[in-house]
Amino acid sequence: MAVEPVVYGTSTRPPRGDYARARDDYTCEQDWSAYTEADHATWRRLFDRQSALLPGLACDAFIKALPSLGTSDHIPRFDEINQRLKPATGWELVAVPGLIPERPFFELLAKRRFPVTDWIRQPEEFDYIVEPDVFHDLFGHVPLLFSPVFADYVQRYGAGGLKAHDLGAGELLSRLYWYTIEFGLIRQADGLRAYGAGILSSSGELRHSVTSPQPQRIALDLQRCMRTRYKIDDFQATYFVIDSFDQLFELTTPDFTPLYESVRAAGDLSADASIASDSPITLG
Ligand code: HBI
Ligand code: FE
Repeated sequence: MAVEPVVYGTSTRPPRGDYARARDDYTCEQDWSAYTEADHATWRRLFDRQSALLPGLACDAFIKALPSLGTSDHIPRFDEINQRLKPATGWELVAVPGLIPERPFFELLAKRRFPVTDWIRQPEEFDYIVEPDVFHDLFGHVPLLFSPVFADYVQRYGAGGLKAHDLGAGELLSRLYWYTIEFGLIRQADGLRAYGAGILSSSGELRHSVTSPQPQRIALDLQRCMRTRYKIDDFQATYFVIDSFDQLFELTTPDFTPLYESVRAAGDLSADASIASDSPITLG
């Protein structure tokens, strides 16, 4: 095979996806004709359930851009979405066989190429799947790539990731990805909403993250965020909240090299830690 598969966390299950199809940069063709009627039906059911949950829970920019994915009848062709996405923000979707290693992942993002897993979960995994599939990657991530400032943030994240990787700070920076691009909340004029793809593609966590009194929600602070470990197999205990995508973009303008040093000096925090300097956000 051209490239090695990747396993994150401590799972003993072999990685899904056929990495023999992948090129050296881990991209592959979306084999659209290989989807079965059952695969398309899974997409349709996931899409319909999730879109019905969005009002009052997903941020406005996400709801506005969702129709850009096209019909919910079948798994979209990435090329068709690209015809709309490229003119909108210069981003392009590329198919990948599943999770890919950090460095090629960051390289794609830095080039405004978003890796989308091309296979879909099995019916018995309808409610929950640990690793990203095409529903998580497309439904969760792609609508906000139509939002110019957010799209710029994701590219900047990729470029920063390449630097972080070389500085041995990949893990610290991946926490920023996790708590913004995957599990971020945003304060809109009409209340708290989700913009993170891990939330937006999950039926359970969407309501939990925005409305449950259980998790803590704190204003995004880069050092606080990068100190905080995260859960990959449960709802988050902590969500970080932004006020706008402009704020997120501006926060990540400076060079992170000194920040990594202060994060290391301050030490890790558990996923549910609370510290005196936190600015908690209470539910309206
Ligand atoms: N690969 N396909 C894919 N999708 C991801 O979200 C992803 C990845 N590889 C690495 C990775 N995420 C993480 O390192 C991020 O936390 C940065
Ligand atoms: Fe994701």
